[in-house]
Amino acid sequence: MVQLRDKKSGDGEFLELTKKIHKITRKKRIPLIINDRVDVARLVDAEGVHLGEEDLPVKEAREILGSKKIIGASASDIKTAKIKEKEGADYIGLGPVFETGSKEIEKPLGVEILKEAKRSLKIPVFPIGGINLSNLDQIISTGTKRIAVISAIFMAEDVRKAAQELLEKLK
Ligand code: TZP
Ligand code: MG
Repeated sequence: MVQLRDKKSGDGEFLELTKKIHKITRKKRIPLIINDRVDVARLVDAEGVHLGEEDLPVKEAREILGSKKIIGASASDIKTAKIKEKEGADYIGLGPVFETGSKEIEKPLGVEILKEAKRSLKIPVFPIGGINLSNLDQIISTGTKRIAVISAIFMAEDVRKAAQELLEKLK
């Protein structure tokens, strides 16, 4: 899946960008998840949204988007993740697992929490935060098969190759 995350553009600009990107992801049959913006997700008929603590609650987002859309939620502890699951989230983004330069964070969680997440949640969990090809083994060793990354792909010279290498290792 591709998540569109843009906290800087104005609404109109963001809507246009979303439409452009959705055209591409549709062609490739890649689900597009819009970060934060349930209204924009609804407008462009994106495949889903991703919601953090400061965004609309999962329940209300579900009322707007309906049962067929993907709703992901952020959590940085198991208790929150369980609540989001109960509220109807389809997946959890759990982190930051490692130090990251892509978001202001307090302290990374470490990988041990991923084992607990696996035990206590039914929905898929995507670890996020500082994950790259060189620390991916630590993630995989917890039994996790999914990841969410920003810089490991977008800071790479060859984004396609970077994504493929991560995928290969996960497989
Ligand atoms: N949420 C928790 S960490 C993070 C977000 C959005 C940033 C992840 O970026 P990177 O570059 O993969 O560390
Ligand atoms: Mg958010």
